[in-house]
Amino acid sequence: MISNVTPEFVIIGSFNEGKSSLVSTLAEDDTVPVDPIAGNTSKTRAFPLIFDGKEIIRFFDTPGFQNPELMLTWMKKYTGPSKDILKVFIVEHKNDPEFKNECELFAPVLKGAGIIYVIDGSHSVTDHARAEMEILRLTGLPRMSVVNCKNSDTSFPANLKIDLLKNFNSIRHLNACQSTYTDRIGLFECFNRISEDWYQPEFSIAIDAIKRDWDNRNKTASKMILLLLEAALTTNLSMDTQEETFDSTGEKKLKLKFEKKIKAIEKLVYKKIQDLYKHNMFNSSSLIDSIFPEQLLVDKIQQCDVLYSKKSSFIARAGSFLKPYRIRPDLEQIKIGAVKDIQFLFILIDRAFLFYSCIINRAHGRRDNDLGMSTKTIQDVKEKHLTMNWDENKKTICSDFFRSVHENNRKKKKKMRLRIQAVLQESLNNMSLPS
Ligand SMILES: Nc1nc2c(ncn2[C@@H]2O[C@H](COP(=O)(O)OP(=O)(O)O)[C@@H](O)[C@H]2O)c(=O)[nH]1
Ligand SMILES: [Mg+2]
Repeated sequence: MISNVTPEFVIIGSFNEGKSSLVSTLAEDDTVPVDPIAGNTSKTRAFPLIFDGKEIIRFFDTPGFQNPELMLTWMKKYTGPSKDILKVFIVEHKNDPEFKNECELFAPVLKGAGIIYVIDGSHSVTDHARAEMEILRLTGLPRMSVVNCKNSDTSFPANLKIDLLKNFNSIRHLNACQSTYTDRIGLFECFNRISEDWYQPEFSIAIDAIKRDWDNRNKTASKMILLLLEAALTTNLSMDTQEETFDSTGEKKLKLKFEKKIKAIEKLVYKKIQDLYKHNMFNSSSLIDSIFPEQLLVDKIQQCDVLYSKKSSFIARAGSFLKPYRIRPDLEQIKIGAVKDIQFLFILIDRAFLFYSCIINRAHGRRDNDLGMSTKTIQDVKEKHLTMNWDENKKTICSDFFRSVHENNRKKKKKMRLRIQAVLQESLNNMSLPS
């Protein structure tokens, strides 16, 4: 059951520390404006995490602090009830141009949003940042800090650690441009454990909904990969060829066309997987060419037999119904597929897994089109998930499935579809890695 109360988080910090990138990653929304030019965000904006049309969590992206030292001075002089300190500050300064950003960024906090303070751990702590941290401590509200080391090095300066320990209930490392689903879940779970006062049952419900949604998406992705396998394994292609060019030219042309057809099927399914994991801005076409063992696929197609049919025989044309007795006295027909080599199946699965893994482990905060997976991560996926390392049981399911695709036994086909889909899904479920 999903609660009617939507948990809220406000992402706070200085300019350029990675607030918007983090919101983008946490909300799985690659349209959040991320900007290297400081000061371009002047308004607080909500970005919801939506599953099945329902808002699960709401994140607020905020402008950077404007005058934290002055705000801290005001707070230290404040003598009213401590629980009202923020409210009074905003009431007193709502029309003050010197605190325009502070009024804007603290507005969601007043309404009960949890505070996530972002700081880039790759540079030393400034007085500005020290003032921001102290302000947050003086609010007395549940708050966690996220150290976003932009240089990907997690060993941040010792004095930053001391400042964070003094001012926050919890410190997490989370790189806005590297973190994965596993990291995000870790962050959410950590927030709910900050203090007993803060524990929100609706937040636990939201975390469960996120996990359920992830499982559902993996199930859908495994079905998409299954469709890819079935389509590629049953693809065949035929071509008319002149009798005088009864040499390798026709075969080469046919194999190239066949290769393009298989890649087009892959591309179609990969695009659907990319959409499923909400990567709308990422151009993955160069990735498809760079990471995958493409040569294996090409070699396998090159090894396929090409069948020749003589003048008066008939042949099925790819993608259409069987056309009986197309007699073309001046032509031969050549045909390729369906591929009967089980290695073809393994290559297709491995390629789909590598693509899936790149997509799901890609942070939505990134704005580049690079591969985005470290050599170590790729190695990890290859060692743990590619078919070469599958156990005998899984390989047997694969070969039974492979046979069933080419047989005319609907009952067996149905049974083997379910079994291979379960194998695919199990692998997908284990492919989100900590960054
Ligand atoms: N390499 C790297 N760049 C980052 C990271 N986080 C943010 N950036 C970059 O830093 C700049 C400012 O990021 P942004 O999220 O807009 O910061 P904000 O001003 O705090 O919202 C952008 O160019 C981001 O791409 C990170 O973790 N690694
Ligand atoms: Mg921003």
